[in-house]
Amino acid sequence: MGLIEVASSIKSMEIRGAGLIARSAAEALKQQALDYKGDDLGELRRRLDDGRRQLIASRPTAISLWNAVQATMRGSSSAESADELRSLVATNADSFVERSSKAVGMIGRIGSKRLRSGMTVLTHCNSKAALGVIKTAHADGKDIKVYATESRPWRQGLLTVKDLAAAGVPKRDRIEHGAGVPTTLIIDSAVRWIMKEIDVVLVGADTICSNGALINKIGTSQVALAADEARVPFIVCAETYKFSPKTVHGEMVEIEERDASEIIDPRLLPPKVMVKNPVFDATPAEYIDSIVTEIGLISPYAAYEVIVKELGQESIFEANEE
Ligand code: RUB
Repeated sequence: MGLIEVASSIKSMEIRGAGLIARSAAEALKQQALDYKGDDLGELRRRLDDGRRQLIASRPTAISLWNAVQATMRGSSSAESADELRSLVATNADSFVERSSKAVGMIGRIGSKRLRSGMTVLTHCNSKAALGVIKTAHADGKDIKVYATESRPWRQGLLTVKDLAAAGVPKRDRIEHGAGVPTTLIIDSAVRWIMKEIDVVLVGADTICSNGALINKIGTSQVALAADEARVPFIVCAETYKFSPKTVHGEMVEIEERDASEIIDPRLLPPKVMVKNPVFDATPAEYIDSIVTEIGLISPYAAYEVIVKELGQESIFEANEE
């Protein structure tokens, strides 16, 4: 898949989830670099810069996309030939993808220690990082039950239940109602009602701000409120590249709004009725028990330190340049 196709698949959500869009963007930039066979350094720079802009513009909310692009392009301004630039971008992209995939595994191992046999987990939307925690606990033989929200309007909850149903089940034995993690699908508005049965909430992240606030799928903040009311721990599963250096400069996270037609066919509405479709929301740090990252389980109030130590002063500097 070429870069233009990747950017358009991210926009149309064929490629979705903050981790996957980040890895896909890094790989697309690598491909863009390798596809240019010439030796004109300026031309390769222009192509990469163009690609970089297209990828960043494809979805506005997840900082993982920006962090992936920055990590892939890091050091590129000092390349002295097209060959040097090509191989730098390819190496950077490979190392980002490898680190990112390893991080999901580490999060699974660290987070699963918070799950004991007999626990019931609630998850919202479809997060590879959060599901990794549940699947690791399941693979360790823990008896875990899950409630998964439908996540309107895209119904990512259906991906979640399929993934959990297939967890640990050999491919040849997978049937429609797999014998993986026992999972129950609920509609989003059932969250507060079901919370009395829940021991822990696990969600993913699109962005974590320097003040510890979480930006994730629309409805996450309502789940957090219901968990807080019921004294149920609310745990976020997030790789460190989901933390935002831009928020250190006071920048607000742009909440993506998508087309109304994702919710309802506008022709079915009476005249002058409007539809609003924000697809992410913000959960303040005070509702978050902890964040599981690949470097350990941390408090949301440690977000600034994660940005400085893991993403580095360089990324904070670059974020200010934009
Ligand atoms: C997906 C979503 C996920 C995070 C984390 O939204 O909100 O919770 O992206 O996912 P969308 P992961 O479907 O609109 O992309 O842990 O897989 O990175």
